[in-house]
Amino acid sequence: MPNMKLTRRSTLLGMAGGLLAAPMLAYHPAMAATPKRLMMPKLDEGKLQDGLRQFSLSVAMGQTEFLPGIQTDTIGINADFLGPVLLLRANETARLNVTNLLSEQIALHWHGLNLPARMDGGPHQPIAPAATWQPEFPVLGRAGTYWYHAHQHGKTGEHVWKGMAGVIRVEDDEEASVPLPRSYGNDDFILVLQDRRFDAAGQIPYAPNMHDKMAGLQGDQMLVNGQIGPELSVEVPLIRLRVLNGSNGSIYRLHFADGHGFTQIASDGGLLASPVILSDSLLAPGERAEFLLDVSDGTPALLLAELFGAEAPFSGSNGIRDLLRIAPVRKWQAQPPLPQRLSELEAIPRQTGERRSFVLSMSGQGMMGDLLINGAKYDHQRIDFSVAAGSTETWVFENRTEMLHPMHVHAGQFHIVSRNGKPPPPQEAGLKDVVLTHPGEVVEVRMTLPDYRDKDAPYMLHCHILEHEDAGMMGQFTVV
Ligand SMILES: [Cu+2]
Repeated sequence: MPNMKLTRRSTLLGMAGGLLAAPMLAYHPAMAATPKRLMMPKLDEGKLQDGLRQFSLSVAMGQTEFLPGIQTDTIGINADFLGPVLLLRANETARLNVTNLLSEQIALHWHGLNLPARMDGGPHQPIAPAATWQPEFPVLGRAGTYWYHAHQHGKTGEHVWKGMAGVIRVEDDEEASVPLPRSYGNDDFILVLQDRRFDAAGQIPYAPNMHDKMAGLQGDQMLVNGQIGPELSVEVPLIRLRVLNGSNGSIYRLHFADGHGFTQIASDGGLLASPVILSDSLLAPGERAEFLLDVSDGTPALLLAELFGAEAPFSGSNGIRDLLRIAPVRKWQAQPPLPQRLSELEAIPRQTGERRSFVLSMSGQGMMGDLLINGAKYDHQRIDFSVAAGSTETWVFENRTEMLHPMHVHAGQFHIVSRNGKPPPPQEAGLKDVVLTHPGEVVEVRMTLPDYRDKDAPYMLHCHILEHEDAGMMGQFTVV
């Protein structure tokens, strides 16, 4: 450990002063603390009551020890930071009882699920302090890794930054019939990837500056399930990693330090048709991917995240951060090959409804304008368009900005039809609810809209860089 210069402040604060200095330096590998065991969020199966799978979720302030000896103020859901993994089963009806124990209004959105707009938890379903909101919906989704997160308009970035998010795992019969690791915490792991910027007091105030509002807020400290620098000890030769990019504004290029290959088996909306072997994977805010990692050779693997498409926020950082050390406890025999068929993924459906264009642009000169969809900022009172229930539409995102925008559509899953006129790569050939659009790119997606008609309650369509969303890069549509 380098000499810590004694300042008046650290002398006054004694031990705590030394610890307070840690966050400023901790991204340096030499400062890495002893690895902690990676914790899994609690798996919450809910309770079957009155024919409904019921969950009780309380959103409250908490205190979390990210940095040794320092309590950081956070928001959690049945926890101090983040929330439980909600286990939903296809064809059951779920009821989520969400109680707001904060002193301000919140919203909690079920990201990726096909459900009625009134149950969606967007900005039109606010939960007042001390109130309980009880959305109820049949689970129509395919098995996969979804998530839930804050969505109070103008506050989404702040609430997620503080910890208001969690994972939803949906199970169904098709996925259960494929021989894959699925024993939670043994061979099947959740990795919620986020980054945070700590102040000198070890707190994570939400204070994006002008640059952060444009680039998306990023921190220099990586968190995996709310932990800095954890280690995963593995007692089986093949593991499944369900990865969520739960960050506010960071696009991560995931890869292993030694170039270790891995296999993607699922995207946002569940299993791909066939496994895809990768040496790296790009994951934007809101996106999920499931990977299989073969560790049968007994060699530890270090998972890294490289910041993609944005300058590293802190000098001295090359933009590559250690995420997770995966340490097999022994060596095993070589593993049999994976099944080549994972699921009967439906082909891209034929368009039966409209084709719509969404131009992403920025107003004004230089880098300080408003981010717009079809020339407009979000207006809570304005429904931008309506779509016919059950119809299949083609939506074209045309990114005319200099930035990357991960575009998210509520109400279910879509297929990516093309990127700049070419078919997407195989890892994007499954179902998606977020699509990363690059500067100058034209991306075509096709989506079958829900069967739930509601002329008053809209679904949202927005950029998942939360600072862009909060600044108004969002539109809304009804299904009629
Ligand atoms: Cu954006």
